[in-house]
Amino acid sequence: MGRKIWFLTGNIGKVEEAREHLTPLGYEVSQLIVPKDAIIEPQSDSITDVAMAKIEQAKSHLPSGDNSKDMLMIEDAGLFIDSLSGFPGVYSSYVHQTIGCEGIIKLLSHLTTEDSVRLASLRSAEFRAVTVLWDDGEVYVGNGKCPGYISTSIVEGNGFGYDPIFVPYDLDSAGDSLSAGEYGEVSTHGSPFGGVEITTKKKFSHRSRALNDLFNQLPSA
Ligand code: ITT
Repeated sequence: MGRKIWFLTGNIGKVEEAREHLTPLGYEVSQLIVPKDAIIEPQSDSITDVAMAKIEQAKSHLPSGDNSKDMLMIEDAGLFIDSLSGFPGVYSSYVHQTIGCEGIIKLLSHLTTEDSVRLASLRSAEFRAVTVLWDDGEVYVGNGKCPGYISTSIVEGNGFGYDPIFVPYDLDSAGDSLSAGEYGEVSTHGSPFGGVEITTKKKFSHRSRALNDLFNQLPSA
């Protein structure tokens, strides 16, 4: 078994995706659950600031002593919708719990057209993730983005959070995201993340990109 990473999150979907990414790299990912009020999220318009504040507090919750070789990881993510000036952004979690995917679809209902290319640009959005890893006193930060657009209806199926309404833009042969309406080698063919397998989402996602960015910085990588 590889090195253990404690992932402090209340979101099991994030844990599953991190496992999908990190198990092949030789890490064992376990969810670290702490009491609801144990970590205070600061009010900030930067997901990086939120992530850094969380890792500072999270250290004291790491299962102790004999596990000192374990790593600790947290991630802060958000959905940024261009036509709403970046909303819900740092409020993504609260907005998901309150108005949910249905509410977002309603907020964008005036942005509609028969032209699919224009639609993908009118309703453009981006997922962003900042992942922070604590390893024996060293702190590493990885950033990832996934551009795409908000669908006009909700797809039930896989994933979590805003997956039922977020369609990623296609990828070119190098795995980089293209722009609205551009056709690439890798595509969900207009399906939101909720309509594809986790292995497909991994190719596009902000989470995978943040993890790649982070784990490329580790000395052993
Ligand atoms: P933790 O803070 O406990 O890790 P959370 O679900 O509150 O879990 P975030 O604040 O980072 O996580 O996420 C903000 C919101 O964005 C939340 O509603 C997530 O479900 C959603 N989100 C993040 N990544 C997503 C993804 O890959 N697909 C769909 N929704 C996502």
